[in-house]
Amino acid sequence: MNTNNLLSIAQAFAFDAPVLDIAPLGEGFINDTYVVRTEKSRYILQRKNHNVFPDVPAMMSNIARVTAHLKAKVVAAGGDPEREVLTVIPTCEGALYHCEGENFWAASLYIEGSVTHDVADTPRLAYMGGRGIGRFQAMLADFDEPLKEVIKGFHNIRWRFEQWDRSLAEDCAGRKAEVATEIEWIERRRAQMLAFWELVERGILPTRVTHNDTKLSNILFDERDEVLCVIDLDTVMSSTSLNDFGDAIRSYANTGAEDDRDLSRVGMNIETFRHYTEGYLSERGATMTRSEREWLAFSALYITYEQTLRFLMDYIDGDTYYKTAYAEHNLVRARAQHKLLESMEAQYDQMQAIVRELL
Ligand code: GN1
Ligand code: MG
Repeated sequence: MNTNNLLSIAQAFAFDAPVLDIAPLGEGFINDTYVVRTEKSRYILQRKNHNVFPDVPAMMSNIARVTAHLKAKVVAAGGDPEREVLTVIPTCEGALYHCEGENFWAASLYIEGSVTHDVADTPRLAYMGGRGIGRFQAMLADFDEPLKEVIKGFHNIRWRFEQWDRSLAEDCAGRKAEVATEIEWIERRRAQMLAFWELVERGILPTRVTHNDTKLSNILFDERDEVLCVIDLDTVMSSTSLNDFGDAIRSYANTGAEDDRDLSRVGMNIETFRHYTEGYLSERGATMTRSEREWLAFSALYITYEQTLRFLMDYIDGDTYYKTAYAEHNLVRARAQHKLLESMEAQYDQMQAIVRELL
């Protein structure tokens, strides 16, 4: 994207002063993100990936409603709503997004003084992260209007299997034969994972407002490791809140990288699991149902399995969903997630024991 185009897009938004400069930020897998600097403030400008998000207006409406609810809670508690909750910046015409050709753009306030982490390298950070997501969910417990389903069946493994079966049948990149071992990892656990999702379908696990993408890098911390603000609200929808616990464990407790080529580095650190769980339950423990408590530990396996499937499926599809840095990137990611899953399976009894002990 050239600077002149970016500048004209930025000028569509109701920023507080003329734009000075625009610089790319981070390496998200889905959207393109920039920091916009004006004479007075900084902002985040994002091009939303319409291949992933077919209905950006619905997505932005979910985000606007959820952030309004959160802001009211933060104000009531005497906090700072512009630092503790994402602030959507409308366009000069008052819309939540700007269209330019086939692209949708959205903007938010940059939260100054915030810190992000790639690794949960201290017990305190894991504990605080758990507490932050627990509080995020607690503040949304009384948000009872339905949210729009912006990505169909996002953490619904029954739907993922429909996509998976179609990908295998089409084998459009001709890669299926090469990943027979990896396909077997998915097939072997199919029934077990469907059985979990069935609990959601039957209402045994309740539906709540969920973030659905709670990896460590989607949380802003302050310099004392307190969670300042939960960001990347693109996938806020109604689902089981266990998704948010499971996805956080997948990211915080991994001793390696999500795309580690060296599988000997990948595994679940049970102490990080303990600290995150302790923080999470300190905010959510009291309001969880019996079945949510029972399935809490399993949700980490479920989400890690689903992520293995999604990376592998994207490899089989010829890399159409996630941004990749090299040819086998999605396959490397799938293998690393599978290694993490095996490590969780080996420690599942301990995970269960920790949850019971902390409740
Ligand atoms: C994507 O948007 P980002 O980079 O935070 C993905 C998540 C995956 C994650 C894996 C909309 O998250 O579901 O867990 O990559 N988001 C979407 O790191 O598919
Ligand atoms: Mg995201």
